[in-house]
Amino acid sequence: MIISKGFQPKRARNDRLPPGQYETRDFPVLSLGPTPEVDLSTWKLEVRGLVEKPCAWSWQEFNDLPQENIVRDIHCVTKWSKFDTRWRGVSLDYLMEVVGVSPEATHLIAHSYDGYTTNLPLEDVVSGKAMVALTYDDAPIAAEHGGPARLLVPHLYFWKSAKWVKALEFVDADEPGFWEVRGYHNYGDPWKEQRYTND
Ligand SMILES: Nc1nc2c(c(=O)[nH]1)N[C@H]1C(S)=C(S)[C@@H](COP(=O)(O)O)O[C@H]1N2
Ligand SMILES: [Mo]
Repeated sequence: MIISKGFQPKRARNDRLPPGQYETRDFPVLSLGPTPEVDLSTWKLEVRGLVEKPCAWSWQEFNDLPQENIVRDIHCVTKWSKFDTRWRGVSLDYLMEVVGVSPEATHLIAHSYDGYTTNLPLEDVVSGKAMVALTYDDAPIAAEHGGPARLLVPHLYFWKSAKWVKALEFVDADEPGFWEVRGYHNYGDPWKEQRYTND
């Protein structure tokens, strides 16, 4: 039997597709409301809650922090997945070190300029698993995709990646966010198809 080499990459791609997902080359936009206007001259990112040293950075200050590049697959609960998305930003590991997250902290709540919130266990934002992204594909993140800055937690469904992020709050109890209190799964692992509350 002759096996065309052309089939290899396709099979590899399917291994990267979580159950129930399809691949798209587009970049769909999903927001609960209109894109908020975020002025770079007043933009700031606060890191607060259970930390030794709460911090707030202006746009310029935040851009001067050490940044990393990552390439990751992303998975939306509406069933599209997009492979090899390229982002640059400041890792949560770095931010957590700067503010000194208290040992009692168990969760992170992201707050956004449109009033959106989402909750994450701390272990899901450490060890290179999350960043505050400032560029997508080497360009500033488009406003509809969360620019100037969005949280990126690519191993969970994409609703956990809060767009237009304005504050990261460390807390000692889980606090379900905007979609999590409206029927989405509290954790959102695409490989376990944790789409809705009881999945
Ligand atoms: N601030 C904010 N972040 C958000 C949302 C939102 O409405 N507001 N929507 C979430 C949802 S449900 C998804 S699927 C992704 C979509 O990101 P995209 O529009 O860049 O594809 O953003 C998430 N982050
Ligand atoms: Mo979504």
